[in-house]
Amino acid sequence: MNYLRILVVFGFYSVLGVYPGLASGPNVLFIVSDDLTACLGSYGNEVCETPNLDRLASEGVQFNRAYCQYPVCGPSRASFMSGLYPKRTEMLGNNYTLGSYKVLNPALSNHPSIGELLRTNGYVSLRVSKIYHMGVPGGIEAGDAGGDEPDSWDRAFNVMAPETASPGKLELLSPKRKHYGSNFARIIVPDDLIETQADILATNQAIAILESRARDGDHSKFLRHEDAFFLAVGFVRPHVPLVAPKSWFDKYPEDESVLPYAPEGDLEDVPTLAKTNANELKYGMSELQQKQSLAAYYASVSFMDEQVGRLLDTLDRLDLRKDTVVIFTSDHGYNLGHHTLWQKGSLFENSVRVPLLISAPGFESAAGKSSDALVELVDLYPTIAELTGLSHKVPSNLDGASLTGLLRNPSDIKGHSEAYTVVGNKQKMGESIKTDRFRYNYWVDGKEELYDQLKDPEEFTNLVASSVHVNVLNDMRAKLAEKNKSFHN
Ligand SMILES: [Ca+2]
Repeated sequence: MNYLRILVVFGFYSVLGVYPGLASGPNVLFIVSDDLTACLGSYGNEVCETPNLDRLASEGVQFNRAYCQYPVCGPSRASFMSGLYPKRTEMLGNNYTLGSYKVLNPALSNHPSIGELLRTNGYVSLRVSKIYHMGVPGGIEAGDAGGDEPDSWDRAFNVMAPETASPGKLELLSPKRKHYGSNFARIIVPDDLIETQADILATNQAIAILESRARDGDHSKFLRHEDAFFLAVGFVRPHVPLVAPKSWFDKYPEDESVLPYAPEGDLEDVPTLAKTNANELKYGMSELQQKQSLAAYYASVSFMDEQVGRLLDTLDRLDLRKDTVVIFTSDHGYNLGHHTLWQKGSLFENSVRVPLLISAPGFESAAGKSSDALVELVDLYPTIAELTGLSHKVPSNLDGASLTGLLRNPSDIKGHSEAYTVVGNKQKMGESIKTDRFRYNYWVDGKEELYDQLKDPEEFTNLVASSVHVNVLNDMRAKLAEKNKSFHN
């Protein structure tokens, strides 16, 4: 662990919130949405309706500047589950290897994920649907475990759901991109035929688990009934295909969709590797098709939000909420026409920033507050460990720091001095350092980007050639070099 990281960790722990303590630690409900950018109402989006997540935000702390470590499903998930940066897990692309990072990087074969840490320390650990990588829609249609890491769980439940075969008409919206999973496609499902959707099935299974775990007394000796649970629930929406009930599509008329502003020539100062997901190049969507994709994305978000509501209602009904930490996040963000880019895999703000909401018993004094601290998804591992009283059990090589101090004082405490994200592999790799004010991207072909997010929050002007920013640029280069040096410690 390098000096800078020690400082960061010390900064976090110095205002350590001592967990008030339930006898066996609190339960943890960990909800991960797929491909969800921070478009929630609680993050200021005035179009997309997310009443249930807004409610969770009002009951916990919202992190306004939380960043994924890799803006693609598999690597991001392996990173936050292991608590390690992607260059350490060595998962730098989607991978379906069962065993995940433990198999891909034999040096980590004994490195416990957060799920394994909990289940070997008095918790029952359970997975429903996609937590590590699963192919969407193919893996869900096959009911496949994908790139799961089985040591993380006492029990794991895949869902098997129709996805592209859902009731309704499968409409391809991106003429240049036909591969399901990376194209744009929608299905408007009649409301009375919605119940076979993956996220409804996952919610049903999770509710059944909560009911089982909430029962008084140990009638069956089943799965150490007296133990607290770590229940990880993965939702596949708003990942494509964009499948949602008609009633939600009706709320977002496609002709009223407003695409993000992109100035003429926006991509001219952007390196080639940074714009591979440009509409013109990859998707070929007409303006109407782009509006349809945006509306379908919002319908999918609202549909997913409904399932979060069902989980929260169940915690309330079973009187579990007071004993349960609820964490909601996404594996990465998403471009919805920003810079004329779509989907993930870019290092722009919308693709790397994620929603992050944490509500924990004992931290009610901060309910409804938000934090502007820079935080990373690798912080989840030490955060969950601390909230469950297991900080002393975590491996010494974790890359994150506990957010518990921020849960107690969301506005007073600094987070990391920088957030780090990597994307691509080998000849396509790009790395990003975000500080309080600037974002710096370095691509493997030597091309760079520098954005002053204070003056230019939309990242329209690449300042890499600006003579007045030479010192900033050199400082950011040094920060990235320092970060990479730390990977070899
Ligand atoms: Ca994803």
